[in-house]
Amino acid sequence: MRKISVWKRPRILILVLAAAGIFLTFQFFSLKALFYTQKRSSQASYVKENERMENFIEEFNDEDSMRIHPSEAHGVKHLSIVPRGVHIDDMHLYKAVQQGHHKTQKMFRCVKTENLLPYSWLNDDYCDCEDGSDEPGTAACPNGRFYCAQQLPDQTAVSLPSSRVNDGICDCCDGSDEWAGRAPPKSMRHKGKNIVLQAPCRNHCDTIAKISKENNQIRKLGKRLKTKYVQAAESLWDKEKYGPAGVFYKLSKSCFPHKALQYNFNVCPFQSVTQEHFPTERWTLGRKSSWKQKSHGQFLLEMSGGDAVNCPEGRPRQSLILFLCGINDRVVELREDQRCEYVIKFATPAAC
Ligand code: MAN
Repeated sequence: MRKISVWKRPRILILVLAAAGIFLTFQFFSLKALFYTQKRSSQASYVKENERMENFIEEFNDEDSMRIHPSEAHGVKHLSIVPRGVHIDDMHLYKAVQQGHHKTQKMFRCVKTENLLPYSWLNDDYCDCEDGSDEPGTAACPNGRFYCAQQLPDQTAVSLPSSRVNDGICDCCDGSDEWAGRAPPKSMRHKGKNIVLQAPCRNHCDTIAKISKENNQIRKLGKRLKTKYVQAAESLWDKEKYGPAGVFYKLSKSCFPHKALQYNFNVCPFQSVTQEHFPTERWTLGRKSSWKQKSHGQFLLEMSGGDAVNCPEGRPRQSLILFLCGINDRVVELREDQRCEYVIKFATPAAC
């Protein structure tokens, strides 16, 4: 049988090319439509939020009926209605701009770049403003900033890079940064205690406010007690060896026992730190003191030159004493973070 080649039949060739052309055009337009629906559908879950926002904005623009209610609950300020992720002091930047023939169209003006966009695009999980200001409440803009809904009193604004919104880690004490309530991916989940809080978050602002109130009281009382520590060093000629005005000198006259794991430690600031597991082990964890830091409210004393036996590369044991403000002198915590390196948290009025 004779073979029919399309190349020898131009009409067939034209038909094939035309069909291919129609197919490709069709594909192009359906892809474009798909892209658009995806952007909009990813916004669908935000529509409700934006409706709520629009109602709010309507009232917000009428200054007299502003619906922000800073209520005090256990000393914690709670702001009931502000756009997600916006700090109360920035609310004026989120006022809708009226546009259109009858001024019916509500627009948002990007904070720095000043571009106008429909108000409903605010917090719709799509970054429209180059300055990131249209997505304060989502992780859509890489350069945005998220402000926690609840701001603790006496504290500067608590905020975080908006890329951390809905990442599964509770950064805000009220959990407002994890509003989707999604736990982090399995591989990143932690078990046990003493670790970051994971979504779904609970509100622990009250506890934090209480702790910070207690800390303030401790600091106040500690500062009063501190005068005794300064007096104790008055006649010293080498005061600076013991911190500002020799305030830590008093501690150099005492030792502070502490039990951790199987060991009995004895912390004698500026003199020595020892570790004992009776009757087999007795080691010195540092005997020569030098300040690593003694300013800006941070006091870190290094005790070096301890015993080197059984330590990696024969390095001598050493201890770091971190002095914290407290109302009496005591070892709060003693850890061996790395083999033969010890960190001691020590509370004292001298550090207040
Ligand atoms: C002793 C103690 C420990 C230390 C080991 C290092 O057992 O000082 O704290 O980790 O020696 O081998």
